[in-house]
Amino acid sequence: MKWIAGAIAMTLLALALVSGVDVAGAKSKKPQERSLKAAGNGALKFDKSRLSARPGKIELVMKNPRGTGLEHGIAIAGKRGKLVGPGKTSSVEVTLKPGTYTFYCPFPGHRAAGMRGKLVVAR
Ligand SMILES: [Cu+2]
Repeated sequence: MKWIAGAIAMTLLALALVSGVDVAGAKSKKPQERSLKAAGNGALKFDKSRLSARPGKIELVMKNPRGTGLEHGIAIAGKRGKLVGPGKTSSVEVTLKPGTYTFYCPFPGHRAAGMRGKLVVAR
C-alpha cells in the first residue's frame, strides 16, 4: 500500500508543477496593452505623447477615429502595424527590454510632422 501513497504524492506533485508552468506561460503570453488615438480633427498627432510599460511583450493599439480623413498606423522598434482608414484600429506587438523607444505613425511624412511619442520601458 505504501507505493500507492507514493504514486499519489508523485501525481499531485506533477499536477502542481504542470499547473504552475501553465499559469506562468499564460502570464508571459499576454501582452501589456497600451492604447492611443490619432487626433480626431485631422492633425498629425496622437492623443498621447508618452506611454510607459514594463519590459516584455507590449501591444500598442491605435484607434484612427472617424473624421480624421486620413490613413494612420502605429509602429515602434522596427515593427509596424498596418495603415488603416478612419474608424479602424492598427496595432503592433513587440517584446522590449528596458529603455526609451519612439512610437510613430508609419504613413509617409506623418512621423516627421509630429505623429510620434515616447514609450518608456522600465522595471
Ligand atoms: Cu498618420
